Amino acid sequence: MYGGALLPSQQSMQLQSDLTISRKLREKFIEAKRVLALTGAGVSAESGVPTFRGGGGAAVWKGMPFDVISSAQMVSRDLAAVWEWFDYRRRLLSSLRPNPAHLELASWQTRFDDFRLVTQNIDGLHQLAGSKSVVELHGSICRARCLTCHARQEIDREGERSDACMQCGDLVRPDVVLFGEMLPSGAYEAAAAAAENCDLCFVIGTSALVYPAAALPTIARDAGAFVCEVNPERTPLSDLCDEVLTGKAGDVLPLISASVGI
Ligand code: BV8
Ligand code: ZN
Repeated sequence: MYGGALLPSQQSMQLQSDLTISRKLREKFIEAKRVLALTGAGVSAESGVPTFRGGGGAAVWKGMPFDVISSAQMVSRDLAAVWEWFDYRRRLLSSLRPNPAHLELASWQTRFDDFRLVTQNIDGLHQLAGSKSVVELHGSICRARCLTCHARQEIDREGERSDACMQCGDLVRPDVVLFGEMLPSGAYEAAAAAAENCDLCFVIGTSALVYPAAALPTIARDAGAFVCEVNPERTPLSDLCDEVLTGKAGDVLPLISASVGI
């Protein structure tokens, strides 16, 4: 890990994983002023939230691939089916808690002059772990939006939800970005600005297949940032990263912290 004999503390880190945190990443982490962390479904996997892809499979709901049931046209075609899919996932989430990866990211937010957490996830686990000002590129499973007046209303994780808008009484839909839909105004712009200005970018638990989120690490790289991927599998981004840490986020992120003595 650091060359030479391993000190007891290093042995404990060594025992946790045969992963090596390079001297370069440790230096980058220590000197970084502006950090961007982009997360995907993999950061919630150890909380028990099923990922969409990975492991050779893809999420399917009642025979429909998830990018069909989670597509814009389903809202007009069969809103009840869309709600059934999201109600199922929200209830599944209600018993799940943040894992060490979420907690470590929450602890990093006070370590740097500027730390931006941008997530593709809609599960709200980063916020439950204590992260603030999370940029949710794809919306939130715990919010509904009116089809007519676009008013938003929070939905209780465990509880029932209203089908009607509290402002105008018309139908509501999940306040989630479906395939074929624009991202929430300002969300992508804030994320792209963070990517353009960061000096260290972590890409954690994403298959890097969904755009425009998957473009963010390339923007960071092109702007001169050191890009570090954390994923048990390689992705289309792996080759452009300065460091690829092959492992589970819940193991790797605490190891990064330990390697710089936090
Ligand atoms: C857009 C919310 C502009 C819903 C999601 C045709 C028409 C319109 C657009 C397109 C089109 N064709 C292509 C597009 C673009 C499209 C797109 O990118 N499609 C892809 C599939 C090719 N994008 C869009 O439509 C976006 N909008 O482009 O607007 C526009 C608009 C109109 C017309 C033209 C252009 C909107 C995309 C947002 C879709 N909504 N989520 C829901 O949740 O149901 S995306 C969905 O996938 C989730 O949000 C998820 O987060 C996201 C990405 O997946 P990942 O997070 O990466 O998760 P995944 O399961 O794939 O991978 C998990 C990874 O974790 C794996 O690598 C695995 O190895 C790793 N892992 C596993 N365990 C661990 C781990 N890592 C670490 N630790 C572990 N323990
Ligand atoms: Zn309304």
